[in-house]
Amino acid sequence: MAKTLRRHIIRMTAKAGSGHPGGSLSAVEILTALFFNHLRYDPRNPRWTDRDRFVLSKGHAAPLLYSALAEAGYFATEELLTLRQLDSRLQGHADMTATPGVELSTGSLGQGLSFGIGIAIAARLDRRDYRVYVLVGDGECEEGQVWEAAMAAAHFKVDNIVAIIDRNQQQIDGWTYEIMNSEPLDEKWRSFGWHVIEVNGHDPAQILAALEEAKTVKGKPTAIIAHTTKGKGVSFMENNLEFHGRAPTADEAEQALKELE
Ligand SMILES: Cc1ncc(C[n+]2csc(CCOP(=O)(O)OP(=O)(O)O)c2C)c(N)n1
Repeated sequence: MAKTLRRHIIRMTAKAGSGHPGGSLSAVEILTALFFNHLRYDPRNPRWTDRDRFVLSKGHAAPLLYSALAEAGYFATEELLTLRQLDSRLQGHADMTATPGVELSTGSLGQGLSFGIGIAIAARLDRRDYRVYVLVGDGECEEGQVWEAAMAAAHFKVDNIVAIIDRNQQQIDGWTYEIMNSEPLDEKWRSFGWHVIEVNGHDPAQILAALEEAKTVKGKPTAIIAHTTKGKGVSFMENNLEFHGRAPTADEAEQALKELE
């Protein structure tokens, strides 16, 4: 499934001629683990009250989210090739009013965790047992709102939320430690009152084990720091900042798809 999602990401962005392949490819195994081995949902009933919620806070990774939603059955995989076209439901940044399975319109970084905490607290008030998963970028962690959310989740003892941090160490135009050093990131989350688990973000077994561990943590939220590589899976995209926000050309896409065979 991870390979399938990677191929979708390459094809979609190449066809659109724009988009964000790097940060989509880095979180492929995270979404594969969530959507195909962990989350509770029903694609025929996207607004099912008891569904687990997945919030893509790093909204520019929309090609990845759309690929997972299509493979999960929310819409046909053929629709993926309409990415970023006028009148398509699959805009460059996801639109919760247009696309089934999208919990929150994101793209303006920093907001997803706050929203996630809101719906996690709502579950508690409504006595429902759904869980909330928020994918946050490590560059996104340079936004102040992320830390207000982190503080609030611990304060309100929100234990049905998991923040997964895509720790690919790059953001839009540089390494995170050069742009705004957030080290030691694990200690920061811990000091904000979170249970912290570190995993290899390309190892589905480690991700799934961490998601299960998070279910057992009571009275505090869990952060899974997933160590990843931006552009993972395509040799010339790995750790290549150019592909943060540039689509592969037709030739590059062909080469990428060959590598992903
Ligand atoms: C509030 C806000 N500021 C700036 C941007 C522009 N921007 C888009 S992606 C990005 C870098 C994000 O880095 P990270 O969260 O690490 O994402 P990844 O490297 O995993 O793609 C920036 C600064 C934005 N989308 N929103």
